[in-house]
Amino acid sequence: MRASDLPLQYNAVQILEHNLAARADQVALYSPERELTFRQTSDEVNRVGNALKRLDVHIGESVAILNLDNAEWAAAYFAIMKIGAVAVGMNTLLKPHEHAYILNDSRARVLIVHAALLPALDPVREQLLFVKHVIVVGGDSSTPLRSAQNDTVRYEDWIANESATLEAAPTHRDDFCALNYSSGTTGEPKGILHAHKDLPLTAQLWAVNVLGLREKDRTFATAKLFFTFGTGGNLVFPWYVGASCILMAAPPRIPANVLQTIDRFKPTIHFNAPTGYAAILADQDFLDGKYDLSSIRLCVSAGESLPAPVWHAWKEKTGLDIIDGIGCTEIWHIFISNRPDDIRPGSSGKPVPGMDVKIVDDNMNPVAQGEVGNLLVKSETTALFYLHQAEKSRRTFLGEWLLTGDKYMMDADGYFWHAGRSDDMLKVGGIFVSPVEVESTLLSHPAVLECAVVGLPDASNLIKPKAFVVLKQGYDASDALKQELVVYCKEKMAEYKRPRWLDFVNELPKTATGKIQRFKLRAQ
Ligand code: 3UK
Repeated sequence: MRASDLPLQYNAVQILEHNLAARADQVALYSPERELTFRQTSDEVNRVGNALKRLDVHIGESVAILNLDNAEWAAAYFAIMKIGAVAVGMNTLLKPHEHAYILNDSRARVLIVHAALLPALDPVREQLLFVKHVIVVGGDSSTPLRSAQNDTVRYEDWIANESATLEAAPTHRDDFCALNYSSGTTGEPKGILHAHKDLPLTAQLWAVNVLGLREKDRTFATAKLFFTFGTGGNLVFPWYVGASCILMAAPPRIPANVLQTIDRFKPTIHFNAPTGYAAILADQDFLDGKYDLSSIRLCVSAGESLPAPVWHAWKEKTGLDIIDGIGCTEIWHIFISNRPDDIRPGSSGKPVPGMDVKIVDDNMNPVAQGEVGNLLVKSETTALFYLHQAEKSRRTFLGEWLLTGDKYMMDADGYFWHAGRSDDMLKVGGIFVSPVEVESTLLSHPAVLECAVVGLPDASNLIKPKAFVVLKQGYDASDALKQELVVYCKEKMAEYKRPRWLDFVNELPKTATGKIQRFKLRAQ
């Protein structure tokens, strides 16, 4: 399938609606809170779309979603796309100043937010330049909203009297429909816009052609819907084939949440990150056989590379294969992948047919087979630029090719092996962490004179941040201070960015010009 196979006028709501009559009464979505059929979902999408139009949301405008994974997230996403607006899936784990940045950068006028996340916006309320209408999902209707304002309305009330009929906006297949933010080494997160065509294309090229997703499937992903790994795997792809998805609002870093959800809702396909598989493998209740995982037929891993020992341990304990594939927000989803009948544990597999990859040296010349180089990817689903970041865009989007920032090696059999990144970015639990950000946070603490943060492997060979800290005179290298610094990091940054280990050192290894030699710290 190519983009040109889609009509010029194409709206991604087709994914939900193209076969609606046939599957109207099938379940589209399971969650602890609500269960919806395709018909009910489509009706709710239309109500939300009409409510957005009542707020004068026009074609091309951004609408932000800061919501836990639930039915309202899914309905809002498709409603926003259906009226031709752009859905901004916001990372719920970020801090208030980052939420403010994203809301301002995307210029969202309407924000659909979960009641539990609303207090996190209080400290930055004054900084929001464009948000006018706040739609609140969840919460107890008897308690007044913490940040009640004239323009704040409950989701249920907002859509209650809206019609369940709505015509899709006549969008072009190349019109933008979704905006996600991805963090870089330094500076603000980068807004990545995707077009309507990118959703059906990734669904067909990877989920159907490679993974073999089918109508009878039921997906469950620990990757949240604000992350395109989750939006694809747990919403767009299942609905594209008429399968159902299972949404979980609870944090996936607690294995019991994940295992209970699997046990209760019986997915056939499970998406997780390597860290998630390793955490389940270390869970005593899981090892004791307390949970029933027998509904699952296949697992998927992405976000960071899946070490072969984790693959084998999972296979041994569950009998299940894990399909490791590398994707990125710039391409929307997976572009190199193992496949159900062709798995090489530890590798990322082979390029997804319909996309193209090459490995080049620093002068853009292809490297010999077996050598490590920079990975470039060509896909019709690649974004065109980073919003408001012209320079970074020019260095990353090289014509038809995307510079991924990953180092790769292709073996003699054509399998691709991840060999780290060419920038300092870490993938922690599948999510980008910038060591520079962790360092600046530590440096803002009064006890810290200097510091360096590097990624080091944990017991499962998965990368986690480690901090090396030089204290100012007058501070003692105590365990209490160590604790204090980690707690400080958790308060100032999204919790997953905190250092998992912290060492006090007398000095940091540096070059003659004073640059910190991270490789020396990594080798320790
Ligand atoms: C790294 C991997 C080795 C790699 C993503 C699937 O992770 C996703 O998107 P991001 O933009 O990060 C992209 C970067 O993450 N990475 C991802 N998967 C793997 N490294 N093996 C893997 N299997 O550095 C890549 O450049 O956050 C993953 C689908 C959609 C996604 N957005």
